[in-house]
Amino acid sequence: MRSRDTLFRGPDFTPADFRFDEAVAGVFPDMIHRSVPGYATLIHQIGVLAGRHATAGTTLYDLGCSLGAAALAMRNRLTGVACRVVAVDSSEAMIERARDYLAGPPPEAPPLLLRCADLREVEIREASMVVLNLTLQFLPPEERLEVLRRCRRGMVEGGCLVLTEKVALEGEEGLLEELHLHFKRAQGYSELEVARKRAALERVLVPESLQTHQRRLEEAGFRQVVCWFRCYNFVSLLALP
Ligand code: GEK
Repeated sequence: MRSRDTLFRGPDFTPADFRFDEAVAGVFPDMIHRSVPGYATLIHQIGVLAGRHATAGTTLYDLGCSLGAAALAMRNRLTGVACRVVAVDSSEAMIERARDYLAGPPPEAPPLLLRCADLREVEIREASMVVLNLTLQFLPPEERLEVLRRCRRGMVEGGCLVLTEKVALEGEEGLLEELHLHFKRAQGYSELEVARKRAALERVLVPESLQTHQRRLEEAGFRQVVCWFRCYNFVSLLALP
């Protein structure tokens, strides 16, 4: 049973910037499924993409892995492939809990290494897949290009990068933000919870437009960039070297 996310509900709630601490890690599966429309589809398809791109001798990276859902989806598709999966997160609380989620690998599954580190300091080498599933948005915008360049440089021919982000919308597209709000209400979040979480994330999660992400990926050296998933203001891009 997933623990219910009630972090923004109680009368003793104190406003503060959002942090990936023990409290968040403890309710994370419930929080992410109820906040990101299409999350289960994203995770499932990342596994499917791993089956297409992984090759022997390469590494698949899950950067900002939280509890390791994407890493797990990749690992479970790669039975018998002589590769490895590296899952990285800077939150100790997330990495500690991820150990339980990732325990008991199926026979012949590739090794999965968990690392508590800042993804900006992780060397990317011989990568057949790099996943940034809802992670880049937490880095300062001026540091995002360098992260993507390093991913691109460490990638093998035939590899891919998956970038999922909440995007900023303008003009008539603003309706999509309203639809996301409606989704959260339908998931049982109250107006107060939505407002408190939005305030907590304001300085922490900086969304950019879809065009900005596409252009940056091209500038980082990716030859082909396609938007393979969209639900309201959440998009996922597939970038090929
Ligand atoms: C999933 N990908 O379930 N270095 C490493 N990790 C970081 C950094 C950093 N510099 N900054 C933030 N994080 C996951 C979901 S959640 C998305 C990703 C969300 C980590 C942070 O600790 C958190 O675990 C994760 O990025 C973002 O598929 O909560 O909206």
